[in-house]
Amino acid sequence: MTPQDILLIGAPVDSGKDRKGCIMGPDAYRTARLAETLVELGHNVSDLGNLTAENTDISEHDHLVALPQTVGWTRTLQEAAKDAAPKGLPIFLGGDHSLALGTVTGIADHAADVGRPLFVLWLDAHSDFHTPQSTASGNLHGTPTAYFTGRTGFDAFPAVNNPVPTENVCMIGLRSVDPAEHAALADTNVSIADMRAIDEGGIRAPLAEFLAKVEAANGLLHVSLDVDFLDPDIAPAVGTTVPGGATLREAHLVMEMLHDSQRVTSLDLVELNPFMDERGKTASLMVDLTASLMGRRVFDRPTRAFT
Ligand code: 4U7
Ligand code: MN
Ligand code: MN
Ligand code: MN
Repeated sequence: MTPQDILLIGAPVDSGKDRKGCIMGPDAYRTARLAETLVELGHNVSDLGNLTAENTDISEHDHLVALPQTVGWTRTLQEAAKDAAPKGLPIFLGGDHSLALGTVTGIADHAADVGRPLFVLWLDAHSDFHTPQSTASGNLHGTPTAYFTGRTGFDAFPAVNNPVPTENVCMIGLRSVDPAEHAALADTNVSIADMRAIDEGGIRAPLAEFLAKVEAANGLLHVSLDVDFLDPDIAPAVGTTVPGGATLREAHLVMEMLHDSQRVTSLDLVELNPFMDERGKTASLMVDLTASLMGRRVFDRPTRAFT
C-alpha cells in the first residue's frame, strides 16, 4: 500500500439545517481515533484542527435557514480546500452536508489549476440537488450538488468558477429524492444507482463503471460520504433517518473498490450528529469505512480465490 499524506480538516458546520448537533462531528471522529487508525495503516497524518466560518454582511433570509453562516462557511472551505489539495489528501470532518458547497468547488478550482477533470462520487440517501428556490425545507444541506454543477439561483454564494460537469457526477444510495430534484436530475447526465438498482444488480457494477470513467479521463476523484447513505440500523447518528440504506458489507465493498482504484484525492465525512449516536457506534463505523478506503483489508486476499 502506498502511504499518503492525509490532512484532517475539521469543519464543524451546523448551519445547513434546523436540527443541531453536527458541530460535534469533528471531535467525535477524533475520539473514535481516526488519525491513529490512519497512522497505523502507514499514512502520514496531520490534523489541522477546526476551521471557523468567515463572517459575512449578508442578511438572514425568510425561507433559507442560516444563509449568512452557510455562505461564510462556503468561502472558508473553498479556500481551505484549494490550499490543502496540493499538499495531500484532505479529509473534511463534518459538519453537515452544506460543507460540500465549499469543499467541492474549492477542489474543482484546484483541479482546473492542475489541468485535470474532477469527478464526484456522492454516497447519500438524498441527491441534494435543490436550488435555494426549489428547497421546501429551506435547509441548505440539500443543495450542494446543484451548486457545484453550476445550477443558477445561488446568488448569495460565491460564483462557481469551475462547475463540475454533470456527467462527472455519480450518486449511489438514493432513496429520498424530492419531485423538484427528480425533475431537474432528469435533464442531466448524472449517473444514479438508487436502492432499487442496488437491490437488483448489486452495488459493484455502477461503481466499477464510474471508476472506469475516472480512470480513462485521468481524473481527480472527490468522495462525499453522507452518514445516511448507510442503513440507520448500523448508523443511527443522523438527524432524519431514511430506512433501507446501504449495508455494512455494501459500504465496505465501496470503500475497498475505491482504495483499489487509487483515484480518490479528497473526501468529505458528513452529517454525523454525535448527539443522536449510540455509544459512538456511528462515529466508529465512519472511521472503519475511512480505514477501508485508505487500504485496510480484513485479510489479504488469497492469490487463488474461489470463483
Ligand atoms: B442531506 C430534503 F426534503 N430533500 O431538501 C430537503 F427530504 O445532506 C432532505 O442529504 C435533504 O442529509 C437532506 O430538506 C440533505 C428533504
Ligand atoms: Mn447529503
Ligand atoms: Mn442525506
Ligand atoms: Mn441529513
